[in-house]
Amino acid sequence: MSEFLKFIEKAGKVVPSERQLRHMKETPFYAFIHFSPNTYTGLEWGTGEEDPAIFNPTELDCDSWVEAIKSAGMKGAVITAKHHDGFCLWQTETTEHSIKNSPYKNGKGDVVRELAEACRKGGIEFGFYLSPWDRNSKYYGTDKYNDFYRAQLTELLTNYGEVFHVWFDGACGEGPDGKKQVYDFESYFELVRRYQPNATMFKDDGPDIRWCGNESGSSRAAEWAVVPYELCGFCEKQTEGALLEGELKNAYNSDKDIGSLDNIMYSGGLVFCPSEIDMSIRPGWFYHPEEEPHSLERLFKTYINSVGGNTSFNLNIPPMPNGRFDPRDTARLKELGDKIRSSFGDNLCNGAKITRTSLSSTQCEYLVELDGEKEIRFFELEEDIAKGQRVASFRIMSRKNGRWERVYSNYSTIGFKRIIEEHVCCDAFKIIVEASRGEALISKIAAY
Ligand code: FUL
Repeated sequence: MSEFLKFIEKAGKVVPSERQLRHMKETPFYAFIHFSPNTYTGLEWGTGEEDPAIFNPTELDCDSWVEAIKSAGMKGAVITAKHHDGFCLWQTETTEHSIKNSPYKNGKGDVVRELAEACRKGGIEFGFYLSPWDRNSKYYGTDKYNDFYRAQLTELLTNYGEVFHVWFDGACGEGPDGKKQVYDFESYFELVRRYQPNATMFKDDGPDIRWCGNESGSSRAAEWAVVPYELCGFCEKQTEGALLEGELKNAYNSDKDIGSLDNIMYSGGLVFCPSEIDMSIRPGWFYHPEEEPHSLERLFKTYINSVGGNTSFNLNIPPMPNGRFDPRDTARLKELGDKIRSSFGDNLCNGAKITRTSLSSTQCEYLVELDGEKEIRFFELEEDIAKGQRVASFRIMSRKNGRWERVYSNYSTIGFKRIIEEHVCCDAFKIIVEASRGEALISKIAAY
């Protein structure tokens, strides 16, 4: 076997960690909650000079958030414990710029605690966002800021029970004369691993989950979780480079092609790092009364292309100044959940006979003979990703009245999950894997 083929086979054996596997399999769809003084000022990026007295969610009810989140089928909630304005939603000892100086519950309130408890009670996961960029802290721009940030992180990691996801924002809008902060991310990550070993960490470039590269819900046609280390420098390399020498220069998460062969063969080594789509239900991350939630069609499509496109989906719902979700958002979440439940309720492959035939060491075909003629709208495929992501190209054929027809063909990936929306009537279909990095292992074939 040539060295290059060996490299491709190695690429097919780059594997997820337990926590990445759990994230993608058990909690691929969760809520973001952007809540801060911005909710009261209408800004998206606060200045850090807001008076804590403006933060007063008099009707806060985190149980109702959890109920709305669950109605959409989401399995967790990630709250902005501190956004760029530096205001802390919890009882912190690190700064006065916090809820303890707001009138909410006479300064005794703690939104992080209320949400963590509501999540536990409602049976969903709890996570938080802690902005590294802080426009309020007097330490920002000095070494002391790293101590300050670590102290905040430690409070959140140790006082609020189990955390499933910690979100590190890469944004920093300091202008040319702004304060430059050198963030000690390695030491932040070390704290998360120490206190919450099961939590996944999101950051633009890993270590566990990377950014998809946009905030509009767009996805890639081919989404690989196995990507060049040049893109995800915080992940552990699992291979050496291919035969070709050198490294990728300026790889960025918004690139159209991340992880395909053309791309990885120039990389100095590969890592496993799936991406997350983060998007708000409305145009803004924070609440603005004049905005409307996105259409059900757009949200459902984003769901299909994320959770059904080898990517997790973090959908933001911004609370109103009174602390409640806008009824328009609550209604949209319920509609989305209903649409997901009704679309994927009844697996038409139940009772089907599935036969796998190898066509070569890297190609195979799955014949699915259904229990009679069925009207299919969605195909759902999963790879046995614990062993690696391998399928690079596949097609689907369907049979009706003894005739085979092409349903779908594309240069394309499967990964944790791939949902394909195609309307066909057939009594059998075939999944034909045409290219794979080693033996293709499809662990689930469903049709709805
Ligand atoms: C960005 C931030 O600047 C936005 O305000 C928002 O929090 C988004 C999720 O991440 O980088």
